[in-house]
Amino acid sequence: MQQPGRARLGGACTLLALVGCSNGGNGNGPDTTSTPPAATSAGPAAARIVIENFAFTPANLRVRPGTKITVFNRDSVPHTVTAGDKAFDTGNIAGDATATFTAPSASGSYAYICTIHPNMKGTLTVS
Ligand SMILES: [Cu+2]
Repeated sequence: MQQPGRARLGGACTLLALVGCSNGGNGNGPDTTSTPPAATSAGPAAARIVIENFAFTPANLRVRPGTKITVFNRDSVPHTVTAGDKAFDTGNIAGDATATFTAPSASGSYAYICTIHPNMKGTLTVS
């Protein structure tokens, strides 16, 4: 007699799993670790630059000092993110690879290029 009811609860729980199911009676509730990843806090602590079709996106990025910036190279050829004064430099980022650098601690506007393709230009503003 209990089995049909449980099956129905299970189905509802599956549907509710995305928003959080508080049923958790039969041991497969994954709610014991209640520390969510910090993915939703897209605050000033992290930023990203995407390289695609030989262009930086966004071309103008504003971050806080010391922000970790992840660079995604979606092209099939290597690129770099290199500040004109070498305040930061990822070095070569292979095609379809990712690199990370840290924004300077000093406020200012940092123009950068790809040293392999110097016509690729962007600006990182630290403030
Ligand atoms: Cu390049």
